Amino acid sequence: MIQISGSSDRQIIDLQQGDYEELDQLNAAKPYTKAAFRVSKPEDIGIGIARAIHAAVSGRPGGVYLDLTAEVLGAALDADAGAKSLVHVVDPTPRQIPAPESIERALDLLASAQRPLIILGKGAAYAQADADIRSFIEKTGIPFLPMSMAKGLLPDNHPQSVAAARSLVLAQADVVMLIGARLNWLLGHGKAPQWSPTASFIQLDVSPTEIDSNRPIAAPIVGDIGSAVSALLTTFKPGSIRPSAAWLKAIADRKQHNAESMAARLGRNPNPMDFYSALRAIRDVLRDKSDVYVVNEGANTLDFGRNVIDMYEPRKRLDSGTWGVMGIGMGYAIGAAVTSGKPVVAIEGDSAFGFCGMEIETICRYELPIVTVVFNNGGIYRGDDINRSGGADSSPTILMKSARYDKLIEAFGGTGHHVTDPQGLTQALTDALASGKPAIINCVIDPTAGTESGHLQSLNPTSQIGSGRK
Ligand code: TPW
Ligand code: MG
Repeated sequence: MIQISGSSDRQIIDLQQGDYEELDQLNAAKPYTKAAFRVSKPEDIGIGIARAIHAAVSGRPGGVYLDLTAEVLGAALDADAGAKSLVHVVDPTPRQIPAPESIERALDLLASAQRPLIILGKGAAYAQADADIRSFIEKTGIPFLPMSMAKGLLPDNHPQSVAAARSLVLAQADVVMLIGARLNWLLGHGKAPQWSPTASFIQLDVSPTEIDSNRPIAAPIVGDIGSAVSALLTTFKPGSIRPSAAWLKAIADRKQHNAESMAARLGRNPNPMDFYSALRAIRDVLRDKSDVYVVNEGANTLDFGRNVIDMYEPRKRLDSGTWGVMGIGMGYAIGAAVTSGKPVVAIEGDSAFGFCGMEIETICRYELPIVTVVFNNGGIYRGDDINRSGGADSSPTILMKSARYDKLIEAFGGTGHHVTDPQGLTQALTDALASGKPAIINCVIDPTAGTESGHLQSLNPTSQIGSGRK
Protein backbone atom coordinates (compact mmCIF):
# COMPACT_ATOMS: atom_id res chain seq x y z
CA MET A 1 0.00 0.00 0.00
CA ILE A 2 1.29 3.43 -0.93
CA GLN A 3 -0.06 6.35 1.01
CA ILE A 4 0.33 9.61 -0.91
CA SER A 5 -0.13 12.93 0.81
CA GLY A 6 0.43 16.57 0.11
CA SER A 7 2.49 18.49 2.62
CA SER A 8 2.38 22.12 3.73
CA ASP A 9 5.04 24.58 2.65
CA ARG A 10 8.42 22.96 3.44
CA GLN A 11 10.24 26.21 4.23
CA ILE A 12 7.65 27.07 6.87
CA ILE A 13 7.60 23.54 8.32
CA ASP A 14 11.37 23.26 8.46
CA LEU A 15 11.67 26.56 10.33
CA GLN A 16 8.64 25.61 12.44
CA GLN A 17 7.02 28.93 11.70
CA GLY A 18 3.51 27.54 12.04
CA ASP A 19 1.66 26.64 8.86
CA TYR A 20 -1.87 25.40 8.21
CA GLU A 21 -1.81 21.60 8.81
CA GLU A 22 1.89 21.83 9.67
CA LEU A 23 3.37 18.42 10.20
CA ASP A 24 6.67 16.86 9.26
CA GLN A 25 4.85 13.90 7.73
CA LEU A 26 7.87 12.29 6.12
CA ASN A 27 9.69 11.86 9.40
CA ALA A 28 6.52 10.89 11.23
CA ALA A 29 5.96 8.10 8.70
CA LYS A 30 9.55 6.80 8.59
CA PRO A 31 9.60 4.53 11.64
CA TYR A 32 6.34 2.83 10.67
CA THR A 33 6.77 2.28 6.94
CA LYS A 34 8.97 0.11 4.78
CA ALA A 35 10.09 3.29 3.01
CA ALA A 36 9.15 6.98 2.96
CA PHE A 37 10.01 9.42 0.18
CA ARG A 38 9.45 13.07 -0.60
CA VAL A 39 9.17 14.62 -4.04
CA SER A 40 10.12 18.30 -4.04
CA LYS A 41 10.58 19.03 -7.75
CA PRO A 42 7.72 18.65 -10.23
CA GLU A 43 9.94 16.83 -12.74
CA ASP A 44 10.68 14.13 -10.10
CA ILE A 45 7.08 13.00 -9.66
CA GLY A 46 7.53 10.03 -12.00
CA ILE A 47 10.68 8.79 -10.31
CA GLY A 48 9.04 9.32 -6.90
CA ILE A 49 6.08 7.14 -7.80
CA ALA A 50 8.34 4.51 -9.34
CA ARG A 51 10.45 4.37 -6.17
CA ALA A 52 7.36 4.06 -4.01
CA ILE A 53 6.01 1.18 -6.11
CA HIS A 54 9.32 -0.70 -6.12
CA ALA A 55 9.68 -0.27 -2.37
CA ALA A 56 6.13 -1.44 -1.69
CA VAL A 57 6.14 -4.60 -3.78
CA SER A 58 9.74 -5.79 -4.05
CA GLY A 59 11.04 -8.40 -1.62
CA ARG A 60 8.70 -8.59 1.34
CA PRO A 61 5.80 -6.25 0.53
CA GLY A 62 5.11 -3.36 2.85
CA GLY A 63 3.49 0.02 3.33
CA VAL A 64 5.19 3.05 1.77
CA TYR A 65 4.66 6.76 2.29
CA LEU A 66 5.10 9.33 -0.49
CA ASP A 67 5.15 13.01 0.42
CA LEU A 68 4.43 15.59 -2.29
CA THR A 69 5.36 19.19 -1.60
CA ALA A 70 2.96 21.98 -2.42
CA GLU A 71 4.93 22.93 -5.55
CA VAL A 72 4.83 19.37 -6.86
CA LEU A 73 1.12 19.02 -6.22
CA GLY A 74 0.26 22.13 -8.17
CA ALA A 75 2.50 21.25 -11.08
CA ALA A 76 1.66 17.55 -11.21
CA LEU A 77 -2.02 18.26 -11.52
CA ASP A 78 -1.30 20.33 -14.62
CA ALA A 79 1.26 18.12 -16.26
CA ASP A 80 -0.23 14.73 -15.33
CA ALA A 81 3.41 13.66 -15.19
CA GLY A 82 2.79 11.05 -12.52
CA ALA A 83 0.40 9.07 -14.64
CA LYS A 84 2.72 9.15 -17.66
CA SER A 85 5.66 8.02 -15.57
CA LEU A 86 3.87 4.83 -14.54
CA VAL A 87 4.53 3.49 -18.02
CA HIS A 88 8.15 2.96 -16.95
CA VAL A 89 7.21 0.65 -14.08
CA VAL A 90 6.81 -2.55 -16.04
CA ASP A 91 8.03 -5.40 -13.89
CA PRO A 92 8.52 -4.27 -10.32
CA THR A 93 9.26 -7.75 -8.96
CA PRO A 94 11.98 -9.60 -10.80
CA ARG A 95 12.43 -13.19 -9.63
CA GLN A 96 14.93 -13.90 -6.88
CA ILE A 97 16.26 -17.36 -7.65
CA PRO A 98 17.59 -19.21 -4.58
CA ALA A 99 21.01 -20.86 -4.58
CA PRO A 100 20.80 -24.46 -5.92
CA GLU A 101 22.84 -25.83 -2.99
CA SER A 102 20.30 -24.41 -0.55
CA ILE A 103 17.61 -26.43 -2.31
CA GLU A 104 19.68 -29.65 -2.09
CA ARG A 105 20.41 -29.09 1.59
CA ALA A 106 16.72 -28.56 2.39
CA LEU A 107 15.65 -31.67 0.47
CA ASP A 108 18.36 -33.76 2.20
CA LEU A 109 17.13 -32.58 5.57
CA LEU A 110 13.52 -33.40 4.70
CA ALA A 111 14.64 -36.84 3.48
CA SER A 112 16.16 -37.51 6.91
CA ALA A 113 12.93 -36.59 8.72
CA GLN A 114 10.61 -38.99 10.49
CA ARG A 115 8.09 -36.33 11.49
CA PRO A 116 8.23 -33.52 8.92
CA LEU A 117 5.89 -30.56 8.94
CA ILE A 118 5.27 -27.67 6.52
CA ILE A 119 4.02 -24.33 7.81
CA LEU A 120 2.41 -22.04 5.24
CA GLY A 121 2.54 -18.32 6.05
CA LYS A 122 0.85 -15.47 4.29
CA GLY A 123 4.05 -14.95 2.30
CA ALA A 124 3.28 -18.30 0.66
CA ALA A 125 -0.19 -17.03 -0.20
CA TYR A 126 1.08 -13.67 -1.49
CA ALA A 127 3.56 -15.46 -3.75
CA GLN A 128 0.68 -16.78 -5.89
CA ALA A 129 2.51 -20.03 -6.49
CA ASP A 130 -0.54 -22.02 -5.43
CA ALA A 131 -0.24 -24.95 -7.86
CA ASP A 132 3.45 -25.59 -7.16
CA ILE A 133 3.01 -25.35 -3.39
CA ARG A 134 0.14 -27.80 -3.50
CA SER A 135 2.09 -30.10 -5.77
CA PHE A 136 5.13 -30.14 -3.46
CA ILE A 137 2.94 -30.89 -0.45
CA GLU A 138 1.03 -33.64 -2.20
CA LYS A 139 4.10 -35.25 -3.82
CA THR A 140 6.01 -35.38 -0.53
CA GLY A 141 2.99 -36.29 1.60
CA ILE A 142 4.18 -33.86 4.31
CA PRO A 143 1.46 -32.64 6.70
CA PHE A 144 0.90 -28.87 6.45
CA LEU A 145 -0.37 -26.21 8.83
CA PRO A 146 -1.69 -22.93 7.40
CA MET A 147 -1.21 -19.68 9.29
CA SER A 148 -4.45 -17.73 9.36
CA MET A 149 -3.96 -15.70 6.17
CA ALA A 150 -2.62 -18.77 4.35
CA LYS A 151 -5.88 -20.59 4.97
CA GLY A 152 -7.37 -21.66 1.64
CA LEU A 153 -3.99 -21.82 -0.16
CA LEU A 154 -4.81 -25.51 0.01
CA PRO A 155 -8.44 -26.02 1.00
CA ASP A 156 -8.95 -26.37 4.76
CA ASN A 157 -10.58 -29.78 4.22
CA HIS A 158 -7.45 -31.12 2.47
CA PRO A 159 -6.52 -34.50 4.01
CA GLN A 160 -2.93 -33.34 4.73
CA SER A 161 -4.04 -30.26 6.69
CA VAL A 162 -3.11 -30.62 10.36
CA ALA A 163 -4.83 -27.45 11.58
CA ALA A 164 -6.91 -29.66 13.88
CA ALA A 165 -3.78 -31.16 15.48
CA ARG A 166 -1.75 -27.96 15.83
CA SER A 167 -0.25 -28.40 19.28
CA LEU A 168 0.75 -32.01 18.58
CA VAL A 169 2.57 -31.22 15.34
CA LEU A 170 4.41 -28.20 16.72
CA ALA A 171 5.60 -30.14 19.75
CA GLN A 172 6.65 -33.30 17.91
CA ALA A 173 7.82 -32.38 14.39
CA ASP A 174 11.51 -33.20 13.87
CA VAL A 175 12.02 -31.22 10.62
CA VAL A 176 9.94 -28.11 10.00
CA MET A 177 9.76 -26.30 6.68
CA LEU A 178 8.56 -22.70 6.94
CA ILE A 179 7.22 -21.35 3.65
CA GLY A 180 6.73 -17.58 3.82
CA ALA A 181 6.08 -17.79 7.56
CA ARG A 182 8.04 -16.03 10.29
CA LEU A 183 8.91 -17.59 13.62
CA ASN A 184 7.25 -14.71 15.48
CA TRP A 185 4.87 -14.75 18.47
CA LEU A 186 2.18 -16.42 16.37
CA LEU A 187 4.46 -19.47 16.30
CA GLY A 188 5.77 -19.15 19.84
CA HIS A 189 9.09 -17.84 18.41
CA GLY A 190 9.92 -21.44 17.47
CA LYS A 191 10.88 -22.19 21.07
CA ALA A 192 10.18 -24.95 23.60
CA PRO A 193 7.85 -26.01 25.13
CA GLN A 194 5.61 -25.30 22.14
CA TRP A 195 8.24 -26.78 19.83
CA SER A 196 10.64 -29.65 20.21
CA PRO A 197 14.04 -28.24 21.28
CA THR A 198 15.76 -30.64 18.88
CA ALA A 199 13.68 -29.91 15.76
CA SER A 200 15.57 -28.67 12.67
CA PHE A 201 14.19 -25.85 10.57
CA ILE A 202 14.13 -25.10 6.86
CA GLN A 203 13.01 -21.58 5.99
CA LEU A 204 11.90 -20.25 2.59
CA ASP A 205 11.88 -16.48 2.73
CA VAL A 206 12.43 -13.59 0.36
CA SER A 207 14.24 -11.66 3.06
CA PRO A 208 17.74 -12.88 4.06
CA THR A 209 17.56 -11.06 7.40
CA GLU A 210 14.63 -13.22 8.47
CA ILE A 211 16.88 -16.28 8.76
CA ASP A 212 17.97 -17.18 12.36
CA SER A 213 15.77 -14.39 13.74
CA ASN A 214 14.39 -16.49 16.60
CA ARG A 215 16.00 -19.90 16.33
CA PRO A 216 18.88 -21.26 14.25
CA ILE A 217 17.71 -22.28 10.77
CA ALA A 218 19.54 -25.38 9.56
CA ALA A 219 18.58 -24.92 5.91
CA PRO A 220 17.68 -21.42 4.78
CA ILE A 221 16.37 -20.93 1.22
CA VAL A 222 16.50 -17.26 0.36
CA GLY A 223 14.56 -16.25 -2.71
CA ASP A 224 11.04 -15.56 -3.85
CA ILE A 225 8.68 -18.33 -2.80
CA GLY A 226 7.56 -19.10 -6.35
CA SER A 227 11.12 -19.68 -7.58
CA ALA A 228 12.07 -21.58 -4.41
CA VAL A 229 9.15 -24.01 -4.54
CA SER A 230 9.59 -24.52 -8.25
CA ALA A 231 13.28 -25.37 -7.66
CA LEU A 232 12.30 -27.78 -4.87
CA LEU A 233 9.88 -29.51 -7.19
CA THR A 234 12.40 -29.96 -10.02
CA THR A 235 15.19 -31.16 -7.73
CA PHE A 236 13.05 -33.44 -5.55
CA LYS A 237 13.37 -37.18 -6.30
CA PRO A 238 10.00 -38.91 -5.90
CA GLY A 239 10.02 -41.33 -2.96
CA SER A 240 12.98 -39.62 -1.25
CA ILE A 241 10.83 -37.93 1.40
CA ARG A 242 8.62 -40.13 3.55
CA PRO A 243 6.83 -39.04 6.69
CA SER A 244 6.80 -42.09 8.98
CA ALA A 245 3.63 -44.13 9.26
CA ALA A 246 3.67 -43.62 13.05
CA TRP A 247 3.72 -39.84 12.55
CA LEU A 248 0.79 -39.88 10.15
CA LYS A 249 -1.13 -42.20 12.49
CA ALA A 250 -0.51 -40.00 15.54
CA ILE A 251 -1.72 -36.97 13.59
CA ALA A 252 -4.80 -38.76 12.26
CA ASP A 253 -5.72 -39.89 15.78
CA ARG A 254 -5.35 -36.40 17.24
CA LYS A 255 -7.30 -34.84 14.35
CA GLN A 256 -10.12 -37.32 14.88
CA HIS A 257 -10.19 -36.66 18.62
CA ASN A 258 -10.15 -32.87 18.21
CA ALA A 259 -12.72 -32.97 15.42
CA GLU A 260 -15.08 -34.85 17.72
CA SER A 261 -14.73 -32.28 20.52
CA MET A 262 -15.19 -29.46 18.00
CA ALA A 263 -18.32 -31.11 16.59
CA ALA A 264 -19.73 -31.43 20.11
CA ARG A 265 -19.06 -27.73 20.85
CA LEU A 266 -20.54 -26.68 17.52
CA GLY A 267 -23.57 -28.90 18.02
CA ARG A 268 -24.76 -27.18 21.18
CA ASN A 269 -27.50 -24.60 21.01
CA PRO A 270 -27.16 -22.44 24.08
CA ASN A 271 -29.44 -19.48 24.64
CA PRO A 272 -28.10 -16.78 24.34
CA MET A 273 -25.86 -17.84 21.47
CA ASP A 274 -22.18 -18.45 22.14
CA PHE A 275 -19.35 -17.92 19.62
CA TYR A 276 -19.54 -21.51 18.39
CA SER A 277 -23.27 -21.62 17.63
CA ALA A 278 -23.09 -18.26 15.81
CA LEU A 279 -20.00 -19.27 13.83
CA ARG A 280 -21.58 -22.62 12.94
CA ALA A 281 -24.46 -20.74 11.31
CA ILE A 282 -22.02 -18.52 9.36
CA ARG A 283 -19.86 -21.50 8.38
CA ASP A 284 -22.87 -23.36 7.00
CA VAL A 285 -24.05 -20.38 4.94
CA LEU A 286 -20.54 -19.84 3.52
CA ARG A 287 -19.73 -23.52 2.89
CA ASP A 288 -20.80 -23.51 -0.79
CA LYS A 289 -19.88 -19.86 -1.42
CA SER A 290 -16.13 -20.06 -1.85
CA ASP A 291 -16.09 -16.76 -3.78
CA VAL A 292 -16.92 -14.83 -0.59
CA TYR A 293 -14.06 -13.00 1.13
CA VAL A 294 -13.91 -13.38 4.90
CA VAL A 295 -12.62 -10.53 7.05
CA ASN A 296 -12.18 -11.25 10.75
CA GLU A 297 -11.05 -9.26 13.78
CA GLY A 298 -11.58 -9.18 17.54
CA ALA A 299 -10.19 -11.48 20.22
CA ASN A 300 -12.57 -14.40 20.82
CA THR A 301 -14.36 -13.47 17.60
CA LEU A 302 -11.04 -13.80 15.75
CA ASP A 303 -9.71 -16.92 17.44
CA PHE A 304 -12.92 -18.93 17.26
CA GLY A 305 -13.63 -17.56 13.77
CA ARG A 306 -10.27 -18.75 12.46
CA ASN A 307 -10.89 -22.26 13.74
CA VAL A 308 -14.50 -22.63 12.68
CA ILE A 309 -14.70 -20.90 9.29
CA ASP A 310 -12.96 -23.04 6.68
CA MET A 311 -11.43 -21.43 3.60
CA TYR A 312 -11.33 -23.15 0.23
CA GLU A 313 -9.57 -20.54 -1.91
CA PRO A 314 -6.29 -18.66 -1.39
CA ARG A 315 -6.04 -15.00 -0.30
CA LYS A 316 -9.71 -14.82 0.65
CA ARG A 317 -9.22 -14.47 4.39
CA LEU A 318 -8.06 -11.10 5.74
CA ASP A 319 -7.56 -10.66 9.48
CA SER A 320 -5.70 -8.84 12.23
CA GLY A 321 -2.55 -10.61 11.05
CA THR A 322 1.01 -10.39 12.31
CA TRP A 323 0.53 -7.67 14.90
CA GLY A 324 -3.02 -8.53 15.98
CA VAL A 325 -4.24 -5.06 15.08
CA MET A 326 -7.83 -3.96 15.71
CA GLY A 327 -9.43 -1.57 13.23
CA ILE A 328 -8.41 -3.27 9.99
CA GLY A 329 -11.78 -4.88 9.32
CA MET A 330 -13.77 -2.29 7.41
CA GLY A 331 -10.74 -1.12 5.40
CA TYR A 332 -9.94 -4.71 4.39
CA ALA A 333 -13.60 -5.34 3.55
CA ILE A 334 -13.77 -2.24 1.35
CA GLY A 335 -10.46 -3.08 -0.33
CA ALA A 336 -11.51 -6.68 -1.00
CA ALA A 337 -14.94 -5.69 -2.36
CA VAL A 338 -13.60 -2.91 -4.61
CA THR A 339 -10.67 -4.86 -6.07
CA SER A 340 -12.51 -8.17 -6.56
CA GLY A 341 -16.14 -7.19 -7.11
CA LYS A 342 -16.91 -10.21 -4.90
CA PRO A 343 -19.05 -10.30 -1.76
CA VAL A 344 -17.40 -9.90 1.64
CA VAL A 345 -18.48 -11.10 5.07
CA ALA A 346 -16.74 -9.22 7.88
CA ILE A 347 -16.97 -11.03 11.21
CA GLU A 348 -16.23 -8.34 13.79
CA GLY A 349 -15.93 -8.25 17.55
CA ASP A 350 -17.98 -5.36 18.89
CA SER A 351 -14.86 -3.63 20.20
CA ALA A 352 -12.97 -4.27 16.95
CA PHE A 353 -15.88 -2.85 14.96
CA GLY A 354 -15.75 0.31 17.06
CA PHE A 355 -12.24 1.08 15.82
CA CYS A 356 -13.37 1.61 12.25
CA GLY A 357 -17.16 1.20 12.18
CA MET A 358 -17.79 4.63 10.70
CA GLU A 359 -16.46 3.31 7.40
CA ILE A 360 -19.97 1.91 7.06
CA GLU A 361 -20.69 5.26 5.40
CA THR A 362 -18.11 4.50 2.70
CA ILE A 363 -19.58 1.03 2.24
CA CYS A 364 -23.07 2.48 1.78
CA ARG A 365 -21.93 5.36 -0.43
CA TYR A 366 -20.31 2.93 -2.86
CA GLU A 367 -23.06 0.31 -2.34
CA LEU A 368 -20.46 -2.38 -1.72
CA PRO A 369 -21.56 -6.02 -1.25
CA ILE A 370 -20.28 -6.18 2.33
CA VAL A 371 -22.14 -7.91 5.15
CA THR A 372 -20.74 -6.94 8.55
CA VAL A 373 -21.62 -9.33 11.34
CA VAL A 374 -20.99 -7.67 14.72
CA PHE A 375 -20.54 -10.24 17.50
CA ASN A 376 -22.15 -8.20 20.23
CA ASN A 377 -21.02 -9.74 23.50
CA GLY A 378 -21.12 -6.37 25.23
CA GLY A 379 -17.41 -5.84 25.52
CA ILE A 380 -13.76 -6.50 24.95
CA TYR A 381 -13.41 -10.27 25.54
CA ARG A 382 -16.60 -10.48 27.65
CA GLY A 383 -19.48 -8.28 28.63
CA ASP A 384 -19.70 -9.14 32.31
CA ASP A 385 -16.37 -7.95 33.66
CA ILE A 386 -16.36 -6.08 36.95
CA ASN A 387 -14.60 -2.81 37.76
CA ARG A 388 -11.75 -4.08 39.93
CA SER A 389 -10.76 -0.62 41.12
CA GLY A 390 -14.17 -0.01 42.70
CA GLY A 391 -16.48 2.93 42.06
CA ALA A 392 -19.71 3.14 40.15
CA ASP A 393 -18.28 3.06 36.64
CA SER A 394 -18.45 -0.15 34.66
CA SER A 395 -15.27 -2.03 33.84
CA PRO A 396 -13.23 -0.27 31.13
CA THR A 397 -13.56 -3.38 28.98
CA ILE A 398 -17.37 -3.22 28.96
CA LEU A 399 -19.34 -1.97 25.96
CA MET A 400 -23.09 -1.49 25.69
CA LYS A 401 -24.77 -4.88 25.41
CA SER A 402 -27.97 -3.18 24.33
CA ALA A 403 -26.25 -1.39 21.44
CA ARG A 404 -28.10 -1.88 18.15
CA TYR A 405 -25.31 -1.85 15.58
CA ASP A 406 -27.92 -2.77 12.96
CA LYS A 407 -29.54 0.64 13.36
CA LEU A 408 -26.26 2.36 12.52
CA ILE A 409 -26.29 1.25 8.90
CA GLU A 410 -29.94 2.21 8.48
CA ALA A 411 -28.88 5.83 8.89
CA PHE A 412 -26.97 5.46 5.62
CA GLY A 413 -29.60 3.52 3.70
CA GLY A 414 -28.18 0.03 4.32
CA THR A 415 -30.05 -2.92 5.78
CA GLY A 416 -29.87 -3.81 9.46
CA HIS A 417 -30.64 -7.20 10.98
CA HIS A 418 -30.89 -7.98 14.69
CA VAL A 419 -30.48 -11.67 15.50
CA THR A 420 -30.51 -13.62 18.75
CA ASP A 421 -30.32 -17.23 17.57
CA PRO A 422 -28.53 -19.29 14.89
CA GLN A 423 -31.69 -19.63 12.77
CA GLY A 424 -32.08 -15.86 12.69
CA LEU A 425 -28.39 -15.45 11.83
CA THR A 426 -28.62 -18.01 9.01
CA GLN A 427 -31.62 -16.24 7.54
CA ALA A 428 -30.17 -12.74 7.88
CA LEU A 429 -26.81 -13.70 6.37
CA THR A 430 -28.44 -15.59 3.50
CA ASP A 431 -30.73 -12.65 2.70
CA ALA A 432 -27.97 -10.07 3.03
CA LEU A 433 -25.63 -11.99 0.69
CA ALA A 434 -28.43 -12.56 -1.82
CA SER A 435 -29.20 -8.82 -1.90
CA GLY A 436 -25.58 -7.93 -2.74
CA LYS A 437 -26.10 -4.71 -0.76
CA PRO A 438 -24.47 -3.33 2.40
CA ALA A 439 -25.84 -4.85 5.61
CA ILE A 440 -25.00 -5.09 9.29
CA ILE A 441 -26.12 -8.02 11.39
CA ASN A 442 -26.17 -7.24 15.11
CA CYS A 443 -25.50 -10.74 16.45
CA VAL A 444 -26.24 -11.04 20.16
CA ILE A 445 -23.67 -13.28 21.90
CA ASP A 446 -23.67 -14.45 25.52
CA PRO A 447 -21.60 -11.84 27.44
CA THR A 448 -20.08 -14.64 29.54
CA ALA A 449 -19.01 -16.81 26.59
CA GLY A 450 -15.58 -15.28 25.87
CA THR A 451 -12.30 -15.30 27.78
CA GLU A 452 -9.80 -12.51 28.41
CA SER A 453 -7.60 -12.12 25.30
CA GLY A 454 -9.32 -15.01 23.50
CA HIS A 455 -6.74 -17.76 22.86
CA LEU A 456 -3.86 -15.61 24.09
CA GLN A 457 -4.36 -16.06 27.79
CA SER A 458 -0.76 -17.12 28.37
CA LEU A 459 0.30 -13.51 27.66
CA ASN A 460 -2.03 -12.02 30.28
CA PRO A 461 -0.40 -10.57 33.39
CA THR A 462 -1.96 -11.26 36.77
CA SER A 463 -4.14 -8.34 37.78
CA GLN A 464 -2.36 -6.17 40.35
CA ILE A 465 -5.42 -4.01 40.98
CA GLY A 466 -7.67 -6.92 41.86
CA SER A 467 -5.20 -8.77 44.10
CA GLY A 468 -5.20 -7.68 47.70
CA ARG A 469 -8.82 -6.58 47.56
CA LYS A 470 -11.58 -8.59 49.25
C1 TPW B 1 -5.09 -0.99 17.53
C2 TPW B 1 -5.92 -4.55 21.99
C3 TPW B 1 -6.88 -6.83 21.34
S1 TPW B 1 -8.36 -7.59 21.02
C4 TPW B 1 -9.26 -6.21 21.36
C5 TPW B 1 -8.44 -5.16 21.72
C6 TPW B 1 -8.94 -3.81 22.07
C7 TPW B 1 -10.76 -6.19 21.24
C8 TPW B 1 -11.43 -7.47 21.63
O1 TPW B 1 -12.81 -7.28 21.80
P1 TPW B 1 -13.84 -7.63 20.66
O2 TPW B 1 -13.71 -9.23 20.58
O3 TPW B 1 -13.39 -7.08 19.36
O4 TPW B 1 -15.18 -7.21 21.12
P2 TPW B 1 -14.32 -10.34 21.58
O5 TPW B 1 -14.99 -11.30 20.68
O6 TPW B 1 -13.20 -11.01 22.31
O7 TPW B 1 -15.27 -9.67 22.53
N1 TPW B 1 -5.77 -1.45 19.85
C9 TPW B 1 -5.30 -1.93 18.69
N2 TPW B 1 -5.01 -3.23 18.52
C10 TPW B 1 -5.18 -4.08 19.57
N3 TPW B 1 -4.86 -5.37 19.39
C11 TPW B 1 -5.69 -3.63 20.81
C12 TPW B 1 -5.97 -2.28 20.90
C13 TPW B 1 -7.05 -5.52 21.69
MG1 MG C 1 -16.66 -8.24 22.09
